Amino acid sequence: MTATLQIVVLNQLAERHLEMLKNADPNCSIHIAKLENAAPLMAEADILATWGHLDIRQLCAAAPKLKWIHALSAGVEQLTFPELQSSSVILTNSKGIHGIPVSEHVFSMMLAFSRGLNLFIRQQQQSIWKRVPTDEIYEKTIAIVGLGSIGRSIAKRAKGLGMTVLASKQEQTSEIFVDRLYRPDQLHQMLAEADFVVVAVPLTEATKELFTIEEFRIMKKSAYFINIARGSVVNETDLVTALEQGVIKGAGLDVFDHEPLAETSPLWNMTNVIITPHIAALSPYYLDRAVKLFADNLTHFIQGDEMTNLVDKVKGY
Ligand code: OXD
Repeated sequence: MTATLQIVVLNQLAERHLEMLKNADPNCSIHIAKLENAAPLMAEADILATWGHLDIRQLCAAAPKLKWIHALSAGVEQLTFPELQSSSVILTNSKGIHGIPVSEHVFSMMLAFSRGLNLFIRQQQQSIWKRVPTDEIYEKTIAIVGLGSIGRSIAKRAKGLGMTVLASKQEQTSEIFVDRLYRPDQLHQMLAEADFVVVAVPLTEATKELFTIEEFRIMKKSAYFINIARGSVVNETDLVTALEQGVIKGAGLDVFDHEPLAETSPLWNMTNVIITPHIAALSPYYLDRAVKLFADNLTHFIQGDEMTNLVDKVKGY
């Protein structure tokens, strides 16, 4: 008889989620814990399901049997530490389940700017009836920096709204919803053409501070910058300068260098900024999709099949 797989999950799961995992492996033992009290469970753990932003180094150091870490998020920024990189533990993530909520979030920000909601909501709070110029996103140009599964969902919706779609990507694939594809080294050329720039790249050594004042200066003065990727993809001080000095028109920001965003950040009070608290991917369906992916991968793991969403621990995606 094979040993029972011990699975530690650093998130609450509903009965239906436990059932999904039990359907994949009726014999497994599932332990739900918080980061701060999971340590005693790690001595026997074979599998750890966690989030990319949690610092699990101490848990891993106490887990001699650990074989697989699964991120319930797409981002794995805290999970690629040197000890894990050099170990045989495999890392998978939840890439592929974010397209619907994140692209809807991106368009809620773009349409809000275009129709002036960033201003009208502030006016409403003060009972002010005042018309301000509004615009359309129809026939505007969107540049999607990073065309993975989230970028593709954004591209598809942008086409549906009559936009011209530009995107940058390492491999030059043929894409039905993209009008022009750029290589990463052609980023500046793409930025210069866009009315909306949407960042959808993973955070890696190569994408850290990809946006500095130089990139904002290349963008049109009338352009909006939307970040649903990671805060550190942008030099936040440069972004503040660009917004204060009118180098770009506005920014929709779901992610920040340090989260939660400090109360003292000048971004809070800018009328040309929309801030959301890193919730672009969240919806009532998130955990159902994430656990389904985890359960499918559990089947692959048990059967020794190729794992879905295997992360290159050195590249970070
Ligand atoms: C993720 C996110 O990485 O929502 O999953 O940011």
